[in-house]
Amino acid sequence: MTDIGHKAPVTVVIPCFNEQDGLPMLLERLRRMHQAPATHDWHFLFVDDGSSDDTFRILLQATRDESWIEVLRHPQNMGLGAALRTGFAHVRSPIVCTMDSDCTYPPERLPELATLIRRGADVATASPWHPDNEDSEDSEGTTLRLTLSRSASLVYRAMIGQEVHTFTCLQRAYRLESLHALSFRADGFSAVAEIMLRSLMAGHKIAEVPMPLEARRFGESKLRVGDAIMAHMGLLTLTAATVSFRQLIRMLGR
Ligand SMILES: Nc1nc2c(ncn2[C@@H]2O[C@H](COP(=O)(O)OP(=O)(O)OP(=O)(O)O)[C@@H](O)[C@H]2O)c(=O)[nH]1
Ligand SMILES: [Mg+2]
Repeated sequence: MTDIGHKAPVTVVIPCFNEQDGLPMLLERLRRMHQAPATHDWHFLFVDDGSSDDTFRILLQATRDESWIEVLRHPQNMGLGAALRTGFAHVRSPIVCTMDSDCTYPPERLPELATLIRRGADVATASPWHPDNEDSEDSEGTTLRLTLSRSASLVYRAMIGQEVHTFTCLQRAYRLESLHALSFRADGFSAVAEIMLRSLMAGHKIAEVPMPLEARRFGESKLRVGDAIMAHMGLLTLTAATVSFRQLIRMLGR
């Protein structure tokens, strides 16, 4: 495992789809983070996924004003997982973070996750479903999405048999060399759970930081609950097959 220095650069990949309303606040918070005398040297890589609003125009202007912001663009919407793949392929720093562009987890808490990677973790995730967490913010219309996220995490945890409480949270940090050793197939939201499952099956070291989920203040959710349930079902089937196959190999090897 390569040692990562104290002032190592960190790239934060931020997938965005029609998020024009929240971007001014997000950019201001990232600016403050970049200017603060922190432990890391922060760069922000936005992936605009074929937004039809002003998202790309606002981001492009931001890249002209600030050298530490970059933007990539899909000409049409390809999904959250596809946007992450595009972003990850461009990262060169030893630590890569991901976050929601709607700030439902505070970007100011990314340094805690990046520090855990420097201390030896392969993946560090914010964890709203950790037992030490305070309650996550439940606002109108989010109950179904929160229930889905919590239930999916419970089922994945039971299936994989490891002490990870949250599989569905985008607010994460990764060791780049560990992330690049994995590949994931999902194009949509379930990519976030797939990356965690593949990391666990690869024996990667996972760290969790209890962190409450806040309510979205701008724009609207892009998650379609029906599509997400179908994607999680597919991923559960794949995981169950992999786990059973491994148990079979172990039994045959005895
Ligand atoms: N690149 C890309 N990003 C997406 C897509 N869909 C959602 N996102 C981003 O992924 C993050 C999470 O999406 P949200 O719509 O907030 O979903 P959620 O967090 O489950 O729902 P909320 O309760 O509204 O926060 C946000 O930063 C979105 O802009 C997509 O198709 N492509
Ligand atoms: Mg959100």
